Amino acid sequence: MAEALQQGEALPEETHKYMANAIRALAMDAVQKADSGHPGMPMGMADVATVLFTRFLKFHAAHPGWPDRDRFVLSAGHGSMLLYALLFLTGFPAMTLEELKRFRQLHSRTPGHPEYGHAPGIETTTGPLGQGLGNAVGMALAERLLNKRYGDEIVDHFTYVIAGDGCLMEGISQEALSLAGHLKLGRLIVLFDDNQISIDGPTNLSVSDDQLERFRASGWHTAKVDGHDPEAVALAIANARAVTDQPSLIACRTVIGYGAPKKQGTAATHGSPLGEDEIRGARDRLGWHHAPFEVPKPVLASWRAVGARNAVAFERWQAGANRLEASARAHLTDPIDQDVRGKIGIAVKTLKSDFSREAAKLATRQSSQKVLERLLPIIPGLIGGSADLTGSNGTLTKLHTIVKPGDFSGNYIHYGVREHAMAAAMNGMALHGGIVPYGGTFLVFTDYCRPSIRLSALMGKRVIYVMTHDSIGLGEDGPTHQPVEHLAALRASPNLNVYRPADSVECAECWELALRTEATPSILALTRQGLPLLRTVHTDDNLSARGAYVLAEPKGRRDVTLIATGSEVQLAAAAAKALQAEGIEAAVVSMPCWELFASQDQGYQDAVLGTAPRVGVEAAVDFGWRKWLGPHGIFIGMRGFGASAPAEELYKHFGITAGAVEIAARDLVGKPKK
Ligand SMILES: Cc1ncc(C[n+]2csc(CCOP(=O)(O)OP(=O)(O)O)c2C)c(N)n1
Repeated sequence: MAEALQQGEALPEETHKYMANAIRALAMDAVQKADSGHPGMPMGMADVATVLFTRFLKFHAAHPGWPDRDRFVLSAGHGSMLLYALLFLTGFPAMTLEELKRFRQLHSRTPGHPEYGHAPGIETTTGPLGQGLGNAVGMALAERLLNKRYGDEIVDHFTYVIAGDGCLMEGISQEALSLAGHLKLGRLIVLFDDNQISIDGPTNLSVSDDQLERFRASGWHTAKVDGHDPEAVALAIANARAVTDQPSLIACRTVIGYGAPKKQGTAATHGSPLGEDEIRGARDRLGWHHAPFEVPKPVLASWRAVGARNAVAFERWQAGANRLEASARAHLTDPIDQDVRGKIGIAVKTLKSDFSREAAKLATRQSSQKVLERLLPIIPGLIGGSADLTGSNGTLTKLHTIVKPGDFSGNYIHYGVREHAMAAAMNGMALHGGIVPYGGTFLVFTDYCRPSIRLSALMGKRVIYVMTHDSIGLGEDGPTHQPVEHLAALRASPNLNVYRPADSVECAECWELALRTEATPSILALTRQGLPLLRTVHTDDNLSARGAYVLAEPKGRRDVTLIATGSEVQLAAAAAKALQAEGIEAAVVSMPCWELFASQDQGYQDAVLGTAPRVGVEAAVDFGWRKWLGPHGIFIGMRGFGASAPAEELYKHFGITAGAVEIAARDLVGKPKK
């Protein structure tokens, strides 16, 4: 068996065969034991993966967090056993044989689809097809951005992806590949499992695309190889690595379920255990005469040598990294360390005080832009962008410079009209480390990035979505552009903080929270229309940090509590004033972040919400509001879609006014207006 190989060096044919067959056997055995899973893809791509890992992939199994490792993304996440087998064989910590035997079981490190954080070496959560490809574009972009800042000695790696027919059929693939081609991400190499099979059967049931032509049309370098010919695969990868100004697609023609005597080449191997007979037949055919889960010592030793193949490169890198300033070294993985947090805190306080003093009427999208302008210089790795709505979203400041094809010195990305790829790429950048991504579009188009937002939340990554034009308040663009159900839908997601600031001060506070929250993504829902400043009295404290707070408390008793978010807090405040003139004492609660408020202790929640009857007001549907209003509270908001008209007229038309809040409050306290 082979000792550690040098970069690109070929394995003896027999050795390669054994090593690849180890993957195949582990995949068959684990799926069989779990009685569920996908053996076909790992068996088909075992040769390609073996070539990649043994000859090219820069990684060090003992140091899975090496910032300059090549990233390996299994976009076809259903083939998770390919990844788990590789992690076990190469000796990643935590990926034991026991874990392979517990494939798909509760609390294992080997869930049905690879989940980020479950074991070192799982670079991203995949399974929703195409997402991994989108993540990889972000990773490859992050690599170039950081390379430009740190130099070749510290950041110089590739991003490899295994994607199947399914990934390439998904719409997100088009957005992602188009963006990668445009930006000339030469360090991105996609290995396409071109097995012509998906679940329903042969892919010609549903697709006739010439994938190579499609990628070429977007500026990719492409190649087509026999995925079971290690030398051909190696040559194609070597060629792809040499192309520096284009991403590469290598279509690897493979046989799904390779080795299974009756089922190989058919959809039957895609997502079901092969069965004992077929597995026995495959063992014979592959010449793998070992018990289930048994990997002969020499084969394992060869694989373990691969896991340590880059030990010298790792040490060399470490020596270079040690020469960096401590803060630069820290920011390579986490741009918001203690020091930067402190700076953000100070900057936000100053900004809040300025906002309060100036008391200007600003749309929160404009306040957000001002916040960004203040924070950009103090947060290394803060990378902004928008999906072709830069001016509308206020995501660009005069301090930014633009990332251009092949020029990664900038810090702002024109993602184009590719919301989904933007979100997936932001996940990839956040996963890569060293980057805090934020990106904008209209709130209504969270629908176009929802699958990636969901994964930001599931993976617990700090991705900041700047979603402007957050209600009917956007006005004339009409109901197609007016989100009504989106806040509710986003709030339904676990581990996603949805912020809807009421004015400039809250906007600064929400930005601070979004940046400080490491393991939760954030949505900033911002207005198009100008809002008066409500927080006229400066507080150093971040009042939004507890999700909701009492903005105005009557001196004596509380007759009614008016709860609102974002642009509607001003309506609650105006209603409270009017009510007071009529002898009704109303408290105003601003609730910029439901999730943070829900996580407060009961005592705080009770103190804020009080025991008086409640009125809620938000220019959106009432879904979820019962939780805060109780059974008898009244909600003022939208009951259906919006309409096209000037914003002020729309608020009147839909009855979302201070007057409506006042009437509701009067009804609740038993003093209806005469
Ligand atoms: C977005 C999304 N839609 C549907 C699925 C369900 N699904 C999993 S694998 C698959 C077919 C994938 O075909 P291919 O990429 O060719 O994989 P192979 O059959 O070669 O393993 C489908 C439809 C999914 N995981 N994600």
